[in-house]
Amino acid sequence: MSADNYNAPDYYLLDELLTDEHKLIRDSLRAIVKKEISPIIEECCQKAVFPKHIIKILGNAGAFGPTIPSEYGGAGLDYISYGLMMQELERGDSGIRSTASVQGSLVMYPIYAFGSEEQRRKYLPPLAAGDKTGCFGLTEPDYGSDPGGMVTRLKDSGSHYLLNGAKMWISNAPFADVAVVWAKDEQDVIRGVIVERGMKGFTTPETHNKWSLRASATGELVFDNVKIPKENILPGVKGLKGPLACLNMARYGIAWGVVGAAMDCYDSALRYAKERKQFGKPIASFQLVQKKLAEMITEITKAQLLCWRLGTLQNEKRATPAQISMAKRNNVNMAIQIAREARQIHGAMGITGEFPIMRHAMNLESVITYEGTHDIHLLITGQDITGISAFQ
Ligand code: TGC
Ligand code: FAD
Repeated sequence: MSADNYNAPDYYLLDELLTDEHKLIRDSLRAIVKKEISPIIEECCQKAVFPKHIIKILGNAGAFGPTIPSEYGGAGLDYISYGLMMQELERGDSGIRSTASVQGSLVMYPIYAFGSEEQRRKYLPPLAAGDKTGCFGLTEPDYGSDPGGMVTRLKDSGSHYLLNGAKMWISNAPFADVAVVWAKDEQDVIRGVIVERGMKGFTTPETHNKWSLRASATGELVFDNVKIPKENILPGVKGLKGPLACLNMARYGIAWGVVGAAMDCYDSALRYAKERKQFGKPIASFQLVQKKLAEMITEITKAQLLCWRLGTLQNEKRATPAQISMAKRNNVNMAIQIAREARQIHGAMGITGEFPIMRHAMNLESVITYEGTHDIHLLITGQDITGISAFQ
């Protein structure tokens, strides 16, 4: 990839809405991305390798569980800080942001919110520091958008539980030390359990041949009569609302994250359009190219404002799951459209690894599907405004 000359767009002077601490956190993540991620990410994607050494760097930067209190190793920050961190990481690559989302929102959050005090003290500090890695098992081969139908089973065997079943499409599964897994008990109630690598009968085969999120490791979680100690169940929640509450946290981060990917595509397209000459003039001088760029910055600005307002509501504990769904859906769609338009502005160069565009575009094809598809989030909004579920 050519040099990282990123210049973050801020058309509506949104920096003025941020505190000095927000800006410090944002700038420090921006510098980490420039130094540690931009120089290697293209090769990682080409080779389909997740850069594992980044985990410790992200841990040191406070990117894992930024809103979790410091007594458990978190950074104790607010939700705007968390959002800005995800924005910067996804500016680097959606796969890197995915790792932070999974670790912080889908593994640390449920242990913090639903775990016992012993579980919090045992698992959260090493996860926050990046000394351990986690993954989140909800999706199954036959239950994606409809996780309530899951067939993974937890059976009470007296001194322990027995876990049987399989999860699919799990980010970080191939190397995670711990997995927060959702399964139905004998009363058909969904429960969360912490499964540790090394438990007999637990395997994590990697999923290959992805054209998207190539710098993120994806795999399965397979449970064959895995003995789960009783103390590994999350005592604080029962039912589908447990995993869905975790998804609220991660979807919030994605709403911010994808704005970073869009900002990177726009910035690259603007620079390229001013430098690239055709018909004796920079292509930025043609109306059709200006239309693309003008529409991009308009949509980015709207998405930035949506994030900022959602973050403010989240800080006040007033953001609803449906508001989070709207932001996730709108912003991912916005980012994918911008990546496609930016690809066109770069002409043939846009399909190469010299620019980040095609990588972002391909990554966003996963982001628009995971954590609830584009259409599922539309139906969540529909249900919220009509009071009628159209899921089935
Ligand atoms: P439904 O009957 O509507 O709800 C069941 C219970 O859950 C409650 N609830 C929520 N609670 C918290 N947050 C939310 N967002 C909630 N939505 C619903 C609800 O109140 C009810 O509670 P209770 O007390 O009455 O039992 O459930 P449903 O079966 O009709 O499903 C609703 C639907 C379709 C919206 C939901 O299942 C859904 O969101 N499906 C999408 C699945 C999904 O997003 N999967 C993501 C897997 S993880 C992932 O993709 C990680 S990628 C990570 C990365 O790499 O970044
Ligand atoms: P399906 O549910 O089969 O949907 C297929 C299509 O049908 C979609 O277009 C969908 O919108 C549509 N559809 C489904 N139901 C309806 C309906 N009622 N009305 C209208 N349309 C409908 N999961 C985890 O648990 N943990 C992870 O870490 C994780 N990481 C992932 C990483 C990657 C790279 C990917 C691609 C996925 C990951 N997932 C993870 C899984 C992800 O959450 C699911 O792929 C997603 O929820 C959709 O499920 P599905 O792929 O089975 O699609």
